[in-house]
Parts: sequence; structure tokens; C-alpha cells
Amino acid sequence: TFLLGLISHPQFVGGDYNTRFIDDTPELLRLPRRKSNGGLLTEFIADVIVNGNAQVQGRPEPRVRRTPLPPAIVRGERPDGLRQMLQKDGASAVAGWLKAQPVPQITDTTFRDAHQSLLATRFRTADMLRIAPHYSQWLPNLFSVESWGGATFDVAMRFLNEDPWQRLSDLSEAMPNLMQQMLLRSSNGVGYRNYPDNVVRYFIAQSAAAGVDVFRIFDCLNWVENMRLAIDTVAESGKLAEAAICYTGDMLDPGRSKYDLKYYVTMAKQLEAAGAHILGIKDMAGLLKPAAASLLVRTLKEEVSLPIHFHTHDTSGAAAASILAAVEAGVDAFDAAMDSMSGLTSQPNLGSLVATLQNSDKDCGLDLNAIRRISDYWEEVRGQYAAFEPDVRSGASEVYLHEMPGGQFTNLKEQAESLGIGRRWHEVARAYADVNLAFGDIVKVTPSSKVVGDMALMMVTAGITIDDVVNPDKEIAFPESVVSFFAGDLGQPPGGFPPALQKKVLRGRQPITVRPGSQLESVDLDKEHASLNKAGRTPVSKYDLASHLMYPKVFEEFRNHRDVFGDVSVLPTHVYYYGMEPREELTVTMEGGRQVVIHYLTSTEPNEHGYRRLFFEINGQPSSVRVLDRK
Ligand code: 3PY
Ligand code: ZN
Repeated sequence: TFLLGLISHPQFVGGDYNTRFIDDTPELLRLPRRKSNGGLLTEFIADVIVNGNAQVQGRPEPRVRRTPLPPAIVRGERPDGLRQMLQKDGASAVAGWLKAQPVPQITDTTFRDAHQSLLATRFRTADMLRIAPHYSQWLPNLFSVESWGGATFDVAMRFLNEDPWQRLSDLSEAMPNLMQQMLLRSSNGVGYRNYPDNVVRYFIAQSAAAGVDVFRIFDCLNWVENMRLAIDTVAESGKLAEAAICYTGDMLDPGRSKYDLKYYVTMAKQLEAAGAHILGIKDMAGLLKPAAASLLVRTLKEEVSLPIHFHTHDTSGAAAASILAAVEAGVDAFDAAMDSMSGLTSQPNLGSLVATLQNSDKDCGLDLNAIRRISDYWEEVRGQYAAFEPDVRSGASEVYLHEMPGGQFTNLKEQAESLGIGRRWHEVARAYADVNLAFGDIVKVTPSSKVVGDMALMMVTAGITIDDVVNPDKEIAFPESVVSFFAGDLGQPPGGFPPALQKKVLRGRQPITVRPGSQLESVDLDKEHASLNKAGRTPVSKYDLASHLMYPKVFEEFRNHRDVFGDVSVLPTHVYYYGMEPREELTVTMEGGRQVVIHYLTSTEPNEHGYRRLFFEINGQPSSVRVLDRK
């Protein structure tokens, strides 16, 4: 079996994520927790009690509000995992090991893609940290845990008021034997536009330092030119570069010949030549059907020497069949989500896949009992996020029509709802498909999927047909993202842009055909850091600088929130979203394991200026907060 050896951790106390492993694992660069204090947190809680959290206003509430309880775990020896191999022997050794395994390895996506695709990326760090030690102890033979990147970065700051770097660092520390995996949008970083080369390099270096071991790198147009910088930088950092081909269309449909087997093999060879350690098949919309999966994996295994890692989504309801076909064809690793966070737009069911392969020659050897107990925990967590549950109840073959990525589907549906066209969702789906073909049949994944989505929403809301869109005589105010796409700001799609439509959209503006990064001015990082430090109340770290470089405005607001209220990520989710009831008591663990007991007593009616006074006890000391009732 897998066990690479055992190390003993006398300090290891499962279930307590504040236990520090840093002495044993000095190679992990830990982020010290931001100082928070009971007073600041109480101000935040008081505001939520009085005014609610805008994030959940008007949305369904959890059936019960409570802190999810992780399963009991006994103090034990924690086996080494692939992370130790990566640290000792390097990235190529891990890739070689992966390729040599007779059975498929598994990546758990619950910490990232599953909640991005099911719950608008809203899972909070506190809910993740409670279960991280169980992964480490019970599932040391996972290939990796996908825990970062994609939309998590933006959403953490924008909607959760959390530091994404703190999450990464804490998870990395709590699972010291498991490789942490992130999704990186090549030169788009974790954002929606190409960044200057030195920004991309800086971002990757900080990600590697804070705990990312495996970088899944993709380009939203499958443009390999735009992936090289990221692949090189990851490889230089000593981490694993998993370069992915994005799968779209239907490889076996002779009517959709643009993305055929030859196309994917050519791209795979380019990625191998570019220095990737692993080849990813990123089926972001869940379009790779079983017969195609079988042919694609079998052919790639023959044509390239890299191990192959398959990622898909279960939007159709048929994705498990594709995974099993890929496994049969010899795929080296696949992604799945813990049972209670699987299915629909998320990944297929991890426990069921493990069970399905049990007692066969592809038995993955993961502990099913552990999987079920961890899944039970996630089920309780999910219950606290009822506000973000999408109105999707079944798999749907419609995905083969619209080809929306799992992470976009529920988002776009929400957007349609808020624009008042929720009942016309199937029209949006149809428009999305039409736009894709009119735009030249492109790969649709962040951020190119946003381009297509913006156009489709505009068509349905404004009553514009696809004929109007392409008609050179029909005036249309195209969305900014569409103009930017046709200008070449995201890079070049295979086969180029449809010339007539490009001309219409750009209205005389000259498109670029070179790599956008080659034209973007480098950022003076030291100067930027210094000016950030001058701008706010508190000094910022290198990680903060990287946040600022990705999302200047979002970071600024997050930083202000952090300065005013401290680190609110330590609050339980129900308190973060719904505040506290009178006489409710809460114990919060702060930096260094310090515990603070917050007891909410009562509140006054608003005074003539609209202010209420809320009474608390913090560690037994009376305290009160004045809050403007904005309701
Ligand atoms: C992202 O880029 O966030 C994705 O999940 C793409 O599939
Ligand atoms: Zn995905």
C-alpha cells in the first residue's frame, strides 16, 4: 500500500486546529494569525444582530443555527503523505510516482470547487479548519486536497471578510502531510484579466510560500502561449505544475470538429514540452462523455509521457460514468467531492466512486468509513449555508447544449434571477449556446465564460437575437467584457476571432494578437508596497500586497473591515451571518489559542437618533456597544 513511513507527532491533538506543528515542519511558512479581540468582534456581532448581514438578507435560513461538530478523533501518529515526498524528492519524483501507480489517485475538491460550484463559494475557513485534521489523519493517501484558487480568493475577501492567505496557511498547517492544490487561471491569476508578468510571478511565489503544492494551470482560451509563464514560475518554485487542457464541445461529434482528438493531443504535447509535471484534463462543464473520455485518456497515455489527472463536473448527472471510463483507460488521478457536497454542478461523489472501485484491480484504498464520517461533517456544514443553496434539483442534459462551467452555472442563474429573467432561464441557456458559436466556438471557462454569459444575459434582457448580434447593420452596445475579449486582451482563441463580428464589436479599435502580458507594464512592487503601507491604518504583508495586485478595490475594503473589526473568520458561520440571540454564549479561539467567551445579554430600543445599545459580557466583564439601527 501507500504508506511512505510514519512520523510521530507527540503534540498532535486531532480536532484541535490550533495545535502547532511548526517545530516539526519548519519548511511550512506559517502566517501568524491577525490579532483580533473580543471587543472588535463584539462590535461586528452587534451590527449583525441589529442590521443583519446583507449577504443573507431575504434568503432562506438554516433549519437550525449551530456550529457543526467534527467527528471525534484520537490522538495518533500521522502517516507521511505525498507532501513529504515533494519536500524531500521534488516535483518530478511525485509526478513519476503518480505515473507508476497501478490504481488511480484521488483529489478531494470539497474545500474549493465543490462549494464554488454548489454554494457560490461561500464556505468559511472556520468550517474547513475543524475537519482538516481528520483529512490529515484518516486520508493520508489522498493525492491532494484542492483548497484554494479559482473564485475562493475573491469571494473570501469580498463576501466573507476573510484573508484567503490565512486560509491557505492554516489549512496547509493543519494537513501537513497532504498536498494542497490550487486552481490558477494562468496570466489571469485568480482574477478576470491578464496581469503584468511580474505580478503573475509574484503571486505564484507567494502562493507557493503560503502552502500551495500543486498548481492546476489553465488558460481560458486554451492558448498555450499564455500558460508558459505560470508553468515556468511554478516549476522554479519547486512545486508541481499541472498544466490543463480545457475540454469543450464533443470530441466525437463530427459536426463539432474544431475540438477533436487531434486538437487535444497537439495541445497536450505542447504542455509536455512546456515543462508540465502533470497533464490535467479540465472538463469544467462536465461535457466529456464516457466513450470520449475513454478514447481521450487512452490516446493521451500513448502520446504523452506525463501522468494524467481528470477533473469534471456532474451537471449532466453522468459524470461518474466518465470517470470510471477514464479509470478503465488508465487515468492516473481524478477529482471528486465528499458525498454530501457532490453531484449536480459539483464533482461526482467521492465515496461512491471509491466504493465502486473497491475489490477491483483499481481499488483506490481510501478508508470508506473515514469518508462517510467526513462527509457527515460537511453535510452539517452545508446546512448552515441554506441561504446559498441553488434552485437546482436534478442533473440536466441541457448542459450539452449550453456548455456552462459548473462554477458559472448557478452564478449565472442567480444573476438572471436578480435581473428579473429567472423564469426565462432556458432562454438564457439557449442564448449562451448561440453566443458561443457566434464568437467562434470558444473555450468557456473563467474569464471567457463571463464574456459569453454577459452577452447572453444582455440578449435576453434587451430582447436582442443572435442575428442582431452578428448583423453588421444593427447597432449594439456590447458589454465591456465582450469588447475586451475581441480586442485580444484575454489572448487568442484557436482559429482566431470571427473577423466580421470582431470588426463590428471593436468599431475601428485595433486588436492585439500578441500575448497581453508582453505589453503590460511591470508593477514596481516595492513602491506599491510602500504606498499601501502609507495608505492604511496597519502595515500590510507580502501576501496583502499580492491580494492588492489581484483585486485592489476588494482588498481595500477588506483591509478596512479587518482594521475596524479584526479577524472575523474566527466566528462560527451562524454568528457571522445571523448574529446572536439574547443570552447566547459563544467561545471564540483567537490567535495563539487564546479563548474569549462572548455572552450577549440584551439590547435597548433605538433612541431618538436611531441608536440601540447592546449589552455583552466578554470573559465575564460587562461591555456595551452602540449600533445605528439602519433597518
Ligand atoms: C475558476 O476559474 O474559478 C474555475 O472554477 C474554472 O473552472
Ligand atoms: Zn471545476
